[in-house]
Amino acid sequence: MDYEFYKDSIVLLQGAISEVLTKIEIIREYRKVRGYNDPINYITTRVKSEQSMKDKLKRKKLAVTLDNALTKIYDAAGVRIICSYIDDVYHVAEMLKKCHGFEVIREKDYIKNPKPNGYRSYHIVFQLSLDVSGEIHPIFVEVQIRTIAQDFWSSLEHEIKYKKNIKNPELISQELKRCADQIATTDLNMQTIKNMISSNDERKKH
Ligand code: 0O2
Repeated sequence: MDYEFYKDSIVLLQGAISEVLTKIEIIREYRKVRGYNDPINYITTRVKSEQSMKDKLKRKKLAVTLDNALTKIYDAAGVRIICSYIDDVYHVAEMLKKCHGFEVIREKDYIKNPKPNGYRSYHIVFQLSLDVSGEIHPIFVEVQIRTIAQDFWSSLEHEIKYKKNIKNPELISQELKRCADQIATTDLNMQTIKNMISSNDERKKH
């Protein structure tokens, strides 16, 4: 992808993402060698596309400038962590919040407080001080943590949202909300099953 709009800052955004990834990998490996479960299923990252950033700035009635993109919008750099179970989402959030150098700027728990459309996910905006040979660059990274099931729903909902010519948008929204609620129930049931299994294996708890 072409990142003309971000200019040199693209390196800083990618650098901040790498720092978050490295930290997560160390935590995962350290847990693994000590015999603990891995609470993470997989991770994806992205620098927000220039078009999506420009659209968001306009949506928020901000001038389309690089400075606004880096200081007023928090998700130019994004990390998405996918977990199997709801408890893992909260566990990963707590682990990351304890990391030295990860300053929590904003936290949104859309799992306890889902959006009206049914969206569920745990969002934390961290500020990292990226040290480039003594030059310190504060960079925001938005970390989204959610279950496989929540991710499945939000990927499809995101795709549908951008489809034009939907003839019956209200019905589609209602159906999506119904699916989100069903998925939430399934996540709770899966958590219960996991808890039943883990109580037989005390050694593998968090
Ligand atoms: P894209 O295309 O994914 O980049 P605000 O509260 O408005 O100041 P902001 O930044 O919108 O702040 O915060 P929030 O609520 O944490 O949302 C940030 C991102 O979460 C969104 O980025 C989406 O990726 C995701 N998200 C939030 N709500 C929804 C939703 O209802 N459905 C889906 N599928 N994803 C959602 P962008 O820039 O909106 O989009």
